[in-house]
Amino acid sequence: MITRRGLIEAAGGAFLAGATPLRAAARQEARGEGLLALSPELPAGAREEAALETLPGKKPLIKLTSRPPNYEAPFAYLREPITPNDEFFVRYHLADIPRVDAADWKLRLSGEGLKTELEIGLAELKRLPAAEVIAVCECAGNRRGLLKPHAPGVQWGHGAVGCARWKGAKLKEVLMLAGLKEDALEIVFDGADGPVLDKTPDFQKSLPVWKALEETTLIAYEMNGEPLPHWNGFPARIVAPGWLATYWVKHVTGITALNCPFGGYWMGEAYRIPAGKAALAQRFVLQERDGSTPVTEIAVNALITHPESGANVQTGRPAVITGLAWDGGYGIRSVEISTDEGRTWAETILGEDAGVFAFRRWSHRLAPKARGRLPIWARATNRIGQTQSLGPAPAGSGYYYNPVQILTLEAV
Ligand SMILES: Nc1nc2c(c(=O)[nH]1)N[C@H]1C(S)=C(S)[C@@H](COP(=O)(O)O)O[C@H]1N2
Ligand SMILES: [Mo]
Repeated sequence: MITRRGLIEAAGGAFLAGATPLRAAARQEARGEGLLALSPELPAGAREEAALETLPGKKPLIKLTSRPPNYEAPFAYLREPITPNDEFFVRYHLADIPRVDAADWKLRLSGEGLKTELEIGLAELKRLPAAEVIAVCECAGNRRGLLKPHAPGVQWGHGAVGCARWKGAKLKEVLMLAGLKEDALEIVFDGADGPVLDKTPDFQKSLPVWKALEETTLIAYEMNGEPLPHWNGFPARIVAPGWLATYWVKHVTGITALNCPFGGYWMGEAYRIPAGKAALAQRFVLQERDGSTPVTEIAVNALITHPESGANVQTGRPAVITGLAWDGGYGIRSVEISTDEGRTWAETILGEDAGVFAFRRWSHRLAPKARGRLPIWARATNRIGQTQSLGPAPAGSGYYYNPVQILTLEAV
């Protein structure tokens, strides 16, 4: 039997290895021959193709693909613990994205796991008791574009992530309206978007019933106090705090309760990793098979958001380094900084705690002693001991890539 503790210990083992290869990688980086790109920059090729573009209602975002729309937040937007709606990244798998009219929107509940079929509108959804959660929404492929050699998929840099205050009805309450049966196993979500040609399967995702029933799992209709922007799922989306954004279905119009595992393409084929490759404490056991498992929780991570890579700092004067850290909902225990390639680490000061699912700010003062290149490494650890290293080794599609970020400053 696999116990939770066993999993967590396995996680620790996988995550704690790796200071030595990281140091070697950093030296290669410094010589410009890095196997791993650990800076905020995308590899030259991908960056050249990428362009800033302004979608209606958004600030300029980095366009990675336009059909379907995949737009990443520039690094500079990731400086505050709440990401403004117009700076939030946009990710779609399918290019047919209808503009949904709030007055016409209907959410249909069906499936053998429910006692009755039901259809509710936005006004009814808003009449249910409202719940709020501040939570990070992160694409499983975030940072994939920093990998060398390349992994196939959208070449994201650091910006397929954001954190917002989500407000909506608890998914649990909506399921109770239709009466959830005891033998229901998975809840499937379908959004209003679809494929342009019939080649790509419709985007549908499922959650295990236990995750669907969590108090923080929402059908959200507000983001940072405003209706959801079109590009982020208007009028309503699933918010599954702690789990990767692939489960956060936008423009949700259909919810189906099943008493068997859902067999759709986006669960059975995509967003999967070889079992044991990433140190997941939360598993989606119903969807595990043939040595492969779906991605689940968000990996622990830290970003250095200030100063910018390459910035000058004064020798002998205190410089303030700040950033953000987050994880899959256990909470950040510490963020540490190293200025000697991982030999010694100093604890940073954590900022306000806005809940276990939120971005946590951190800051650190240091006084550079000598002139020259000053590498800064940042490493977050969560309350169950998951931390960053070179791994977990990106599994196939570049999922779960959360290496320690290295930023190089110039002490003058
Ligand atoms: N309807 C719909 N919902 C979706 C997707 C999609 O393609 N269609 N992509 C998912 C994935 S993989 C991600 S990373 C998030 C991105 O959320 P955002 O566009 O609001 O940043 O939406 C999720 N929800
Ligand atoms: Mo994603």
